[in-house]
Amino acid sequence: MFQRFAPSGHTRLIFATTLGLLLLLIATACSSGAAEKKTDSNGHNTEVVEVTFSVVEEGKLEFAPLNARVVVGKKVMLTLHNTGRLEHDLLVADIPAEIEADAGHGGDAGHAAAEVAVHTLPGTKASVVFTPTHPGTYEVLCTLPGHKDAGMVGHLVVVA
Ligand SMILES: [Cu+2]
Repeated sequence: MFQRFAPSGHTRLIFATTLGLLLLLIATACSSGAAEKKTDSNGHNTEVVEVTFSVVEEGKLEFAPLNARVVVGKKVMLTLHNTGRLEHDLLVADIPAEIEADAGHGGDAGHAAAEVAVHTLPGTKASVVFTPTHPGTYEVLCTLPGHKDAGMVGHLVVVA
């Protein structure tokens, strides 16, 4: 009598598969998101601040914006969006920082990130993730020959 109401092996398989997919969806939803929020060892919330420099090429070479401000100890995702027709890079000169080695997207693969720098081909973006460790004003420049002199220079201000 009760046997006809018991779930068949097939039904159980569908149930298990659905549950598995649901768990996968939940896991995916939790791991995505633009701003990564974490709690550091002191129990403070640390989040990634996104700073984007774009390239201006109409008549002159320039970063937009020319200057940006970040905070000591707060993780930064610095992106260069190359909206121009030339190759460009961005170097934050001599900035003391903890740099995440595998954070580069589209950057030069295979060498350890010793500097806060990204390199882009026309129409591409590249990012570097770092945490500034000392306050100060650091030069932001494109290291391609002539580009700094043409105007690709600005500043990153690190405030305490
Ligand atoms: Cu350039």
